[in-house]
Amino acid sequence: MIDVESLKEKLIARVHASEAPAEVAKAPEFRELYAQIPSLPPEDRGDFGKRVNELKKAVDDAIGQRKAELATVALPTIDVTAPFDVNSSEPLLLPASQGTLHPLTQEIERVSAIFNRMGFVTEQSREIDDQFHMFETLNFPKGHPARDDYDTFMTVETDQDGDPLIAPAHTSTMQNRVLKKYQGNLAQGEAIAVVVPDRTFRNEDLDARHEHTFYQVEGVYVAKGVHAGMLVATLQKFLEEYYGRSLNVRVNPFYFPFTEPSFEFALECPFCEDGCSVCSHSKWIELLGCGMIHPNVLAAAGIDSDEFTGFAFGCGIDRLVMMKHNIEDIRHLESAKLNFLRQF
Ligand code: FA5
Repeated sequence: MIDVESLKEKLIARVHASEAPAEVAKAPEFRELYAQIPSLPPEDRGDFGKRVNELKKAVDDAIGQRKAELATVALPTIDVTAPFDVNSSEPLLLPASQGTLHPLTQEIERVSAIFNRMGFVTEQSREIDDQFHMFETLNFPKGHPARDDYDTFMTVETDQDGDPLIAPAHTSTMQNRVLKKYQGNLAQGEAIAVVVPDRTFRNEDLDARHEHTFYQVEGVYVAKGVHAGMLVATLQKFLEEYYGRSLNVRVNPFYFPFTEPSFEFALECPFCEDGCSVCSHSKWIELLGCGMIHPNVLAAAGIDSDEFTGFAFGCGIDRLVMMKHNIEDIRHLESAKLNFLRQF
């Protein structure tokens, strides 16, 4: 026979010690008490039931008190951006000694430093932008079919034209801003020479070469007498510096509404000789789009295209890094897998 009074003391003590006091209301001892009722003489059952109800009430009251007590306990604050070890079974902070810059961050710094040595200044992009900078300033008027090539994520919030704000699908959204910001250079006889390495987003079918979130570096160069030969020479010099060797590059004519003429640069696939799944059996991996800045884009920034010409390019940084380190699948880069990241 369980003694109701001593059980009350035991359960209340359990409530006081518990971090999850409500669990005590489901204690197996309650079931055992109820199971005793059929074995009691009928005249004792009423009194026993009353004492069990009092016990339940006392435990519920204690649970209420304990919950109120726990609610006032000051918990240590957690920095949710801290580097947690996602590979451990419980939330553990990574030892600071093992933290390093992400390979993409390291490479963005390298890319930026090379362009800085070539006379370009570095600017930042933004992670939410408007359709005016994504399309209108880049010579894609409303309804232009090429808008569909840049399918990206949208917010519920809208801009002043009532269009949803967007996660930029390319760093070209910054062209108009940097052209306006550095326009004064032209009046002083200097070039506008800017790179913008930053994060970009696309609603994409993911595969070894395509991520929904990736990085690009935009380049913009405007001065008097700039021609396509300068564009090709600048990109070749950059690629030689970055890879430390000369590479087989393929330059094809292409179409972008914001450059005329437009080109696409591809690098020879480093993963195969005869075609593989990374290069979709083409033996080339598309690295960047580029071209001579369209007169309408210069005009949208208030630059006279009869006097000045310029080139622009947008290079996929993840692909640049894949080919530098022989990473056969772009998705490793954002996977947060420490075994992968620790190699760099
Ligand atoms: C553009 O984004 C143009 N804004 C480039 C440009 C800039 C042209 C300035 C002319 C003047 P495109 O969609 O081709 O172009 O992307 C450029 C590069 O970004 C690609 O060559 C590729 O290296 C990279 N890229 C594009 N989509 C993805 C993706 N889903 N995942 C990883 N890299 C991508």
